[in-house]
Amino acid sequence: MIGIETFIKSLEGRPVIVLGLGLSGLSVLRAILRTGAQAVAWDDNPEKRAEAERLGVPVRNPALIDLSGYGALIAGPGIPLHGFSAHPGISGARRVGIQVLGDLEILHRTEHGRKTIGITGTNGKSTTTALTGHILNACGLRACVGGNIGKPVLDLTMPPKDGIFVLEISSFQADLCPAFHPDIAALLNITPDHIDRHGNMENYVAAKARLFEGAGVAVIGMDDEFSARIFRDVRTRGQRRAFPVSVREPLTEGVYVEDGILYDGIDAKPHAVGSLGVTSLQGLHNHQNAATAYAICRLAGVEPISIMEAMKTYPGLVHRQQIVRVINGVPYINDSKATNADATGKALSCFRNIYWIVGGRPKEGGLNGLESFMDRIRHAFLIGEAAESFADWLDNHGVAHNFSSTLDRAIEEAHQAAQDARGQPGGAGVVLLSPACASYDQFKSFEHRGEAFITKVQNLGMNG
Ligand code: UMA
Ligand code: ADP
Repeated sequence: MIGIETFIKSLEGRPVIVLGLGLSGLSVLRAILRTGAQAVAWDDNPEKRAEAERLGVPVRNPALIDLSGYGALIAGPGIPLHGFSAHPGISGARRVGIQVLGDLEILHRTEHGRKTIGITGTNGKSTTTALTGHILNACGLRACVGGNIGKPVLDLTMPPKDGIFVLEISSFQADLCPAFHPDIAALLNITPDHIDRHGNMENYVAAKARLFEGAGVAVIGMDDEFSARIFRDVRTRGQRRAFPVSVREPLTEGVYVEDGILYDGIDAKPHAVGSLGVTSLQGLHNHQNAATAYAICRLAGVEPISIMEAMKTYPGLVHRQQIVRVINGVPYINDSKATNADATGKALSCFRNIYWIVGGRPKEGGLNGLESFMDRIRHAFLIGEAAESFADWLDNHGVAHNFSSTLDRAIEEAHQAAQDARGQPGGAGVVLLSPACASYDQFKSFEHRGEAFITKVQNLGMNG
């Protein structure tokens, strides 16, 4: 647990209001209570408000009270901040000029003195964060991993004085961090996502770019134009040393991957340091994650050979192209974390003869960008709110599909079809859940959707 006395002291006795009592908000509330300071709380969900009351915290709607005497409004990352959809509590705080912050900013303002690594990007954040934590710990640097990866930062154990915070940072969290800039800030990639939340692409890019202000080191993927622009801006400002990363083309500096071989040009002319043939890091997208983690760890002071050794023992994460079971040679793969088309594209690029379970709450752009993978799809099984619009898109691209509606039914239908097709030309197929959608129409979270997939697949019979 992180002690936040220094932050509370900076508020000079003014109380805090916490808005959004999910994982992050509740951990903030608990941290405030540990200091003995006053807080009030609000969530639009009455069940969550009841949780605050059980902690002894008064419930007040920030949209209906005078906020001028408050020291700060702490928002959960999911609370809308921008434009017309801004939460009325946020608008209220802005009207009276009180600061709106998130838990990462509180961590920063505790003046903990530990090194911080912040990893952001549209896709690959959790993999890169977990991999970086794994390598650093395997190499004896005591790293503590948290943030968007599912562990609120104030619930982390404080690392030793020479330890390191390795933090996954979403664009939502970056929006709530006016002063926090990680010592080593890494950006993997940027493709359109969360536009509903940020209002437009510019705001989304700006939220990520903010983390690269201030002094320190930057590791930035060069394989999309938005990220490359941030790299150029960081170089021009000159406050941070910036190191480029690419899996598309050889570079004259930084880190790049070519034909599965990682090249290190961090402090000398680029030279090969080893192969990325790690089972848990397959596919070009994972090479991007591995190259970024490599660069971060090098800049944190780890030797190249130790990094490459540690990578070999990285176990991988659940819900990301996780092989749940193989039935009669057909793998059943849980990629529930693929919540946008770009992430799904990475999974589709790794397989052929795919029985594809897709859908949920669609993102802007739907399946656009996946056209070139459609010859890999044997059949699609549509679930959730996206079913109608995705069916039209698949019709336009000549992909056969069923309206399965629920995940359970989609798994049964995909299982039947994949097992019936065994022995046909093209080799064994795969059953792949890679939804390209948010989960909230039918599930509580992508984890909940992935768990439902795992349970159902584990209960399938062996005989198709
Ligand atoms: N709420 C309101 N009013 C609103 C919106 C939400 O009251 O208008 C309330 C909900 O009723 C709910 C609470 O806010 O009780 C949910 O809070 P939250 O959405 O801020 O989420 P947390 O449970 O606190 O989890 C957050 C991150 N969630 C989001 O950013 C949406 C988690 O990332 C993160 O792991 C956790 O903090 C710990 O740091 C999840 C995520 O989906 C994995 N992130 C997005 C992504 O990766 O794409 C950004
Ligand atoms: P995030 O935390 O950013 O959502 P994850 O590491 O959890 O990223 O991976 C989510 C999904 O995105 C995976 O299931 C995979 O299909 C895809 N993915 C992983 N790394 C990348 C990457 N570097 N570029 C694009 N897609 C990726």
